[in-house]
Amino acid sequence: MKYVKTIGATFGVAASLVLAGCGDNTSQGTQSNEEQVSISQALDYTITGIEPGAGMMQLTEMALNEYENLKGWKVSESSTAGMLTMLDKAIQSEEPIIVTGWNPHWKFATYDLKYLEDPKGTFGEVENINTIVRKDLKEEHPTAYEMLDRFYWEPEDMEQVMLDAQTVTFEEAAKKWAEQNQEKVNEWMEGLQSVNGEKFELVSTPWETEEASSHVVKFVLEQLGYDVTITPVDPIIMFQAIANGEGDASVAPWLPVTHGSFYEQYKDDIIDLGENLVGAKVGLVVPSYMDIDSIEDLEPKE
Ligand code: PBE
Repeated sequence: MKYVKTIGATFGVAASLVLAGCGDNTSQGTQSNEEQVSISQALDYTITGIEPGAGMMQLTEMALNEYENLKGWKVSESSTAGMLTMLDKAIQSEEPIIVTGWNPHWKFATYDLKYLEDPKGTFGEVENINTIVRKDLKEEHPTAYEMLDRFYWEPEDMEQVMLDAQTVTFEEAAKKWAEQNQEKVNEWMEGLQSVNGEKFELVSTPWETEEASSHVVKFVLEQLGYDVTITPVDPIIMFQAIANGEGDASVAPWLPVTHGSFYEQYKDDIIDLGENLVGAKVGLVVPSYMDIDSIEDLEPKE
C-alpha cells in the first residue's frame, strides 16, 4: 500500500516536471507560482528495485552509502516483473525513472535505455557468469563435471534463448538453440561417457538469463543420460546449496561484483570452474530521454 502511494506521489510531481521541461515563455508564465522540480525530487529519491534477494539490490544499497549525493535515497523492493511494468509505464508517459538494470536483457532492445555512469565503480565493469560445482562432483559425476567445465557461450547465444522463450517455454527455446548450435554442443559432449539416468541437481536463480543457461545445460546433460532438476533460489541460497552439497552445480553466479560478497563467503567450500559467459553488466539504468548521465548527477534529499 505504501508502495502504491509512492508511485502516485512520483507521478503527481513528475507531471509538473514535464510542464517545467517545456522551456518556452508561455509555459514558464503559467508556472510562475510553482517551484521547478528536479529529477531527483520527481523520483521522490527512489530507485525502482527488484527482488530483495538479488545481488543488484545489495549493490544498490552499497551505492546509496558510497555516493554522498545519494544521501536520503532509497531503493524500493519489487520483483523483476514489477520493475519492468514500472519502467514501461514511465516510458509510455516520458516520466523519469531509475531502475536496477542488467544485460543480457531484452529491455535494451525494447526501449531506448542507458546505464548511468558509475564513477565509484560500485556496480563493477564487465561481469562474468561463472560455473560452480560441489566439492565431490568430479569423483562422483565425472561426465557432468567435464561437460560443465567445458560449458561456455556468448551473450548473443543467451539472448537468442531468452528471445525465443518469449513465445515458447525455456525448455523448448533451449532445445532449439542446442539443435541450431550442434557444433558447440558436440564439443561440450565429445568423448564423454554417458550415464544411465543418474539424478543431477542444478541450482539456479529466478532470472531469465539463468533460465536460459540452466535449461541449455539441462538439455545437454540429458543427452548424456542424466535426470536433471533445476531449482531456482535466491543467490545466497544457491551458493549455500553448492557449498553444503545439496545441489550439484550452478551456472548462475554473477561475478566479480554482483554476487561477490556471497562468493567470498562460500568460496572455500565450492569449486569454481570459471566463466561460462563474459560480457554481462549491471548498473542503474534510465530511459535515454532523461537528462542525466551519471549517478553523480542525482541530488541528495535535503
Ligand atoms: N540479476 C540478474 C541477478 C543476477 C542475474 C543481475 C538481476 C542479481 O542477483 O542481481
